[in-house]
Amino acid sequence: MANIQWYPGHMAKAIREIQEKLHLVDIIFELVDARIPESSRNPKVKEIIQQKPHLLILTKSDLADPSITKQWLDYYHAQGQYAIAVDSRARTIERDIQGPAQTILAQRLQNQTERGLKKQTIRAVCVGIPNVGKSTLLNHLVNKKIAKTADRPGVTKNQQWLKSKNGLALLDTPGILWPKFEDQLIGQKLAFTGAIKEKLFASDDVALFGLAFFIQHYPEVLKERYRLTKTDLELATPDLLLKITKFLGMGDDYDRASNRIMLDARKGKLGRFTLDRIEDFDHETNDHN
Ligand SMILES: Nc1nc2c(ncn2[C@@H]2O[C@H](COP(=O)(O)OP(=O)(O)OP(=O)(O)O)[C@@H](O)[C@H]2O)c(=O)[nH]1
Ligand SMILES: [Mg+2]
Repeated sequence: MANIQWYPGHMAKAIREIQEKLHLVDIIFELVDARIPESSRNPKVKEIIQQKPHLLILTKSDLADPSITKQWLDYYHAQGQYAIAVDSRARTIERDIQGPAQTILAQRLQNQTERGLKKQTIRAVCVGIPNVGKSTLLNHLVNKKIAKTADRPGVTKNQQWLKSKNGLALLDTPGILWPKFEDQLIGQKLAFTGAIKEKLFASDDVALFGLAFFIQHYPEVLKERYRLTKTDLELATPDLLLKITKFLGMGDDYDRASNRIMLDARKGKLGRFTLDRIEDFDHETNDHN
């Protein structure tokens, strides 16, 4: 299987520019994908945050498995990390974000009041992997469609400030990945959920990975969506892919079927799912067992 990697020059530039702007902002909104909260966490971002106030925002939570999202939030909260899960397109988004941001910045906002500033301001930078919903979230926060959004990775190319009437100044940034994934599972999860440019990975490899995961964790939705029997699910995944290809009326064009399976998953047609499982990451707890 070919290695998945995507780290073009504009991402290296973007991370440098974020670093340069950090002194201008009060808080970092780090966006991760609720379906892969750890695999979508850029280690480079962790490095540059250091002591800056920081809110971890799990986006696309409407597509993630709710019980696992809750486990992840409990996990982060236990580490003293402010974290929330949102649908970036929700009407309530302003309240969802402003509440925790005000809690994190309570001291600073109180100082502003004491200095007699009538209007409180919060300046935030929004960072995260491609396609995680940064521009969508910021547009909804300022209630205007300023930043360009689309359902493909690599849409935002440059930094841009967005300002709201109620004193929020938000910096949108291009999605960034990192030079080398620690293991290929991360690449596959990022590709499956839509963070990697399609041309850069073999869609059948990634669809096979997804199928194996769904067989293990969500077999019923697979059976229902692609009219499969219990015996079908016992096939080797490449054979199962061929079976689904036929069912979709795509002959033996399994590349096309692979793309369809990924699209179905991303659009929620295979139900809500989470690829990152807490037990695969919480090494401390596992070590004590
Ligand atoms: N279901 C769901 N879709 C979302 C959510 N947030 C964003 N999207 C969709 O995800 C796609 C990508 O959103 P963008 O806001 O362009 O993502 P971005 O992080 O700015 O992407 P880049 O600029 O490419 O880094 C769009 O189709 C959005 O409508 C969410 O919380 N739930
Ligand atoms: Mg964007």
